[in-house]
Amino acid sequence: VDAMLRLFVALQLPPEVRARLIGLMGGVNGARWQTDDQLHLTLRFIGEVDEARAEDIDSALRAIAFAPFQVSLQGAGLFGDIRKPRMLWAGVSPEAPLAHLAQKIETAMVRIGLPAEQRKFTPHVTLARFKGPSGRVDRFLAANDQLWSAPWTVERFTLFRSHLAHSGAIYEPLATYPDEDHDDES
Ligand code: 2AM
Repeated sequence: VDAMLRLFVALQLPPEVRARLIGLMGGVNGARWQTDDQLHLTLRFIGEVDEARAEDIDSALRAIAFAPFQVSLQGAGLFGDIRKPRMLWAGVSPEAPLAHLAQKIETAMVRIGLPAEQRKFTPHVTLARFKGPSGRVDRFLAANDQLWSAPWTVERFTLFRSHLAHSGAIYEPLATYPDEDHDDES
């Protein structure tokens, strides 16, 4: 039986940015806050693929080149409804270079035969998820409306494998691109 892998492509965040985000967490009823290991910015969700397809994905990601760019945290937001939130997130800006990189990845994934992503790309770092009712989401959003961080440089992106566990998802980094060992193949 072929093992299936649940994959996505994302940016890892610098330790000081993760520390900053962890510092914001708390004070919202019903929130299941992400842990340090779970914080990331998704560029392309892939979903379940077999190992052969995973190899194709790795090769395609390996071929992507991009100019490093800077981003910073900016603001906080909510998916879902204020009374029935699905998730709280931190914004990252500017959006253009992130969208450009996400588009390169999208093009590469479609070229190898994955179905096109239908959702609009909204760069965000998920901070909390909600299962049941919640409160104080409005207060969290108001308090973090002005969230801002020093910029950091994005030079690499990562292919993650997601393991769904009872305690929450475990995100295992499988490979990072461009591969540092293959910067110069001459
Ligand atoms: P989220 O944080 O916005 O939920 C691993 O599951 C990552 O892939 C998460 O960051 C999650 O985004 C994202 N993800 C999960 N399912 C997705 C889907 N169907 N479309 C887009 N992104 C998805």
